[in-house]
Amino acid sequence: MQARYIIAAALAASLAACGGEPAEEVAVDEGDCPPGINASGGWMSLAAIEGDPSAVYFELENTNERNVMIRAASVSGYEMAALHQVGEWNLQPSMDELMQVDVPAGETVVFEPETMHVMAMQPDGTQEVGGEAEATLTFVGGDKCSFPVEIRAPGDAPGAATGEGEEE
Ligand SMILES: [Cu+2]
Repeated sequence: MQARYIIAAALAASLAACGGEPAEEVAVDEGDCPPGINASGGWMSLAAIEGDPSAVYFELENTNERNVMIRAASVSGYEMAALHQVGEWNLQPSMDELMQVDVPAGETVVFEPETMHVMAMQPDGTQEVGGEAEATLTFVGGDKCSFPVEIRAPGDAPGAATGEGEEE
């Protein structure tokens, strides 16, 4: 306890010595989104075949009193990205491109394998299982929301049969 306190005090002192604004760069994992918009649980199911598109999943919470509309997406390490809805056509799974996705005030929209994803296309080949990419959503009006995306093995959804303890 004592030692921890001393380290914290020393850190605060050194930050103060730099004369900067300490609090700014700390909470990287939370992503960088407009006020009241929270992205969480970002992960990607890496394509089984190198060069193929990968699907990105996440939750987006809108705690504001106004609706927001996602109108575009991008993913670091990929040339292009699109918003896709999963459906069925002739009893086969299919994907439809969404022009925009409404995130109503006070609600959370979930991008998950059964519903929607951001399709990340034309990978630069640097993607590795266990690594991280950054997804950025652009809203109507120009606001952007960036957040980390865990790169997972093909079909390896978080919390699926493999068990929790394995990561970390
Ligand atoms: Cu897709």
